[in-house]
Amino acid sequence: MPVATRETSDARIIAHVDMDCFYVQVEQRKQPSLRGLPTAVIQYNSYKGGALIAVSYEARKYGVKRSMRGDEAQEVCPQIQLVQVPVARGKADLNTYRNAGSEVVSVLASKGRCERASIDEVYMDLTEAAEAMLKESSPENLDDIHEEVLKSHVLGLHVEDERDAKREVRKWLCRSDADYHDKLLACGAIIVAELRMQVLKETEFTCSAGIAHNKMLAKLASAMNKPAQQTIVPRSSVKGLLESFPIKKMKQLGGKLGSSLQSDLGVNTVGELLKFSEEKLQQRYGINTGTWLWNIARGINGEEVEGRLLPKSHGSGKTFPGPQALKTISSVQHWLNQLCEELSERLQSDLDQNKRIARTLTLHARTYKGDSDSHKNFPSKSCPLRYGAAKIQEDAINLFQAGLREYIGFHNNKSQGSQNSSWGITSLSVGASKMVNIPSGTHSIVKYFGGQLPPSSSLKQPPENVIHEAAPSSPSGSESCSGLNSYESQLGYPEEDTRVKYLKASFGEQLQDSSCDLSRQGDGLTEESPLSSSQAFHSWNENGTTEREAQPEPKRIHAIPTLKAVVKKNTAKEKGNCSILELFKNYSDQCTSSEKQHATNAQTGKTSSIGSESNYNSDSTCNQVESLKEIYCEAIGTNNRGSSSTQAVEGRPSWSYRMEEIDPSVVDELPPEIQQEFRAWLRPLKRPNVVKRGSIITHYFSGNKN
Ligand code: TTP
Repeated sequence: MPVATRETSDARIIAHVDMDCFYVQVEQRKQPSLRGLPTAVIQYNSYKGGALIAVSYEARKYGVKRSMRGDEAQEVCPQIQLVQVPVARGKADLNTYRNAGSEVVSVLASKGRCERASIDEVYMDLTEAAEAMLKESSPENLDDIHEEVLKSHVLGLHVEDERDAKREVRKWLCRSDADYHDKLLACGAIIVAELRMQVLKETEFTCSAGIAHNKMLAKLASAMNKPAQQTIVPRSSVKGLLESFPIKKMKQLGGKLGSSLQSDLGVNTVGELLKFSEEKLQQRYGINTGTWLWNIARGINGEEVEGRLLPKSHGSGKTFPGPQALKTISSVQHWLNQLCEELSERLQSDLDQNKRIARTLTLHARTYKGDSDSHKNFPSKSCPLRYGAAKIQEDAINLFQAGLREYIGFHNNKSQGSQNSSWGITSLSVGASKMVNIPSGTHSIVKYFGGQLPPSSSLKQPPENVIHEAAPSSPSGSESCSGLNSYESQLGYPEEDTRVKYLKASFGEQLQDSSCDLSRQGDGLTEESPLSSSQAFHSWNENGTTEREAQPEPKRIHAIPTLKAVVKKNTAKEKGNCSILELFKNYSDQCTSSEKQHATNAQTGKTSSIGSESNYNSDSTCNQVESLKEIYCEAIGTNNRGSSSTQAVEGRPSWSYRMEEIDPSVVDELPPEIQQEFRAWLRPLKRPNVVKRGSIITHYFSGNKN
């Protein structure tokens, strides 16, 4: 849904940079002999010469269009060079293009805040750079203005003879009577031209750009003069630009909303929206959308450039057109495995390079239904994301099964593993979203644990900024399962309330279902699993919370002792050879038997009846220490391979932990050099003013809490 954002009165300079026929340029850089030739990049699928996904400007002159297939393109342009996208795992591998896009972003980021909007588009906020330039020297004082700047298009600037265009542009840029906004725009145009030349020099790619005072106008402008050109939008030209601009071409108006404006209000251009009052638009489309429409009619858009250099999500997908549609669960599983492997590789490399993790896995599919003309879409499904290709594969197939049950109805779904005639999958994709930075400092903790950080991680600091690329549609609104796993519970909830609520809400289920581990479902249909029944699905809201919040606190009460004494004993023992792994190992050894018992109870959903308080205390103690360890091992994805204590973890039944139950005072007992980092990890997970240092959680849950 469009979001209305108020525009500040401050002058802003925003650029939208869009690469020209991007995939073609990438392929031409690989094979310079293709430069200057009509060229197109085709999809992996070879049907009728493969679908064109990028077309060079030379080929466009012959009438070659993206909507064509290779065979058709060859008919209109026999000399066209068709290059197939790189292939891996039987599908297009877009890594080369992604990396090429990153090269461009890193050049642009030298001048201002950048938001990577897609694989080949970037928004930039150049306000500060333009202000600085204006302060130093106003364009009217510049003797030498580069040709590239003079080739700019200035909307609204009347040029009678094209041969005079550069002279007219120079005049416009250097007007001493220009208002402050236009002077800043002139500076912005100079900066953008320099950046585009820099991009060409460093990457060999050309790009086009729009320069305006907001994102919406900058984006419209960048597409107006391509390739390798830039367009400036002075405030005075906004009305003229929008007056005749087709409504359906506006971002967010290509779909139902745009169609409704056309059919219900008779609005075909943005300018025609000016006839309607804000109230009228609000009455028709709601307060927010109404205001947003009123704003765009006037070129108002307060959206910030987000400062994000990395993808907002990762996705991997494949289409299976026509006769290639997938008709058996095993063929779906085969392809999901490929997609999930790719996704997992990309997630791992994102983690290694950028220290980010994704929290949500989403599956999308498109289908046809062979035995009816039902237009019901295959429902998208989401669940918390667990790292590791095998886990992602398991979760993805379970999500698929859940979607399929809903799509065709459970009782009709009896064709597992065999050919069926009632459905066919024409497209599959898996996406990982809700990316969060993992806290800094992990590196030294990992070293402390004896774990391995990937080599690149020590070279790069996590960037502050984190784009939407091949992005799956947002999980919000789509149904999801709320299988809380330890990873999800330990990481990445920036807002404590949300996370704590989520943990609380999920606790009851965890007791019954251990870690809500999807992998433990035999057939994806077990009673306790998040994918077990339609009731187990819950809609995500924007905060990632689920309907389960409404559930009462679990009745089971744990007596959690302070770990202080136990840890003291062990840290004393470890003195001089301090290793938390050793410490953990000791705990694992000490508590294996009671822990197993506890886990068994947890799995069967029994309340604790292990017996003596001391038994239970040591059990809880083990859990706390294990959970401290697991926080790190899971978060960094190392799983602490090779350490003996890990085996204890891996060998035991899957556990989930309530972070609230970790007594923060245990950290006091850790070596000083890692205390601070541990605290940084635990901080967002604590419940200040509720669980006091060293307090016994039995007391907290006993009903006597204040
Ligand atoms: P676009 O920016 O839409 O197009 P483009 O860069 O090829 O050409 P233009 O100069 O007109 O901007 O897309 C960027 C790349 O994304 C494009 O080179 C190929 C890829 N792409 C697809 O794979 N499928 C698609 O449907 C579209 C639109 C793009």
